[in-house]
Amino acid sequence: MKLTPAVAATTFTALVSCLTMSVPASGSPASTRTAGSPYDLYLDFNGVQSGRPDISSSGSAPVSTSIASSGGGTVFATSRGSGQAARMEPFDPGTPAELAVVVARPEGTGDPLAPRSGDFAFGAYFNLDARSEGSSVDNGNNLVQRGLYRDDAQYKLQVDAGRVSCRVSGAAGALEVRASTAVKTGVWYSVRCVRNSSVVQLVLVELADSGSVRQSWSRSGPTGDLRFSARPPLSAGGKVSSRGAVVKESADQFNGRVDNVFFRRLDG
Ligand SMILES: [Ca+2]
Ligand SMILES: [Ca+2]
Repeated sequence: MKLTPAVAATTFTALVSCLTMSVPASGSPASTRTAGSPYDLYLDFNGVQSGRPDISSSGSAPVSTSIASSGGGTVFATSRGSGQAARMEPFDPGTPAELAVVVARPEGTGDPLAPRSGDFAFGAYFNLDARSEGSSVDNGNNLVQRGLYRDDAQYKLQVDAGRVSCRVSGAAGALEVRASTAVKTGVWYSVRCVRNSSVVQLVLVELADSGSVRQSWSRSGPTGDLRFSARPPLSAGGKVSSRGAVVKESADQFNGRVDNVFFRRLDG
């Protein structure tokens, strides 16, 4: 039995469970497209081959997914429920550090990973290691992001100094929402960030055996059009350049386990 996401609508979960396909993770970049999925991008990492998780997307957007690595880093499969999650690199204090990030590139001419002026949500499940930052290379934990800080658009979820935060930056401005409490290490959480008109909301759910504990924070203000003129890939587990290479001098590698990465446009 798959663990039921506490924050996703049951129907969506059922849909995705039905539509998820198992595709070998090794070899050429995985590319799938699932018509009818409510998600544009959805990475559940279920399926394992030679110790690596299946990194293909079961969302409706045509994307190619691959692992960007540096210093010999890699992404391993780890059991979670009846499926798998992605085990990202442990903290590496060395320089160069072992780094590995999952990247998803939009295929074709459109850009389904750009919300433009519409409402959208993105998020993931995560379980952070006890040690996850403290070097110049790795001073944080980037969970899901598209675009870099100074790009014309960015959306990002991170766990820095124990606190989850999300940032949405567009043509009209940027909003950053930060949790007021720290997460526990070694515990699974679900987190999502939602832009709904002029509000950006961060929702964090601790997935405890005794029941889920939900907290949320929000800020309001203009963010505007997220256009992504450089058409960068979306990344999970660290920072990449617009060409999809790990930013190895400042990777903010997520150290821990990641599952159910998603991006979803909420309009129309
Ligand atoms: Ca999974
Ligand atoms: Ca880190």
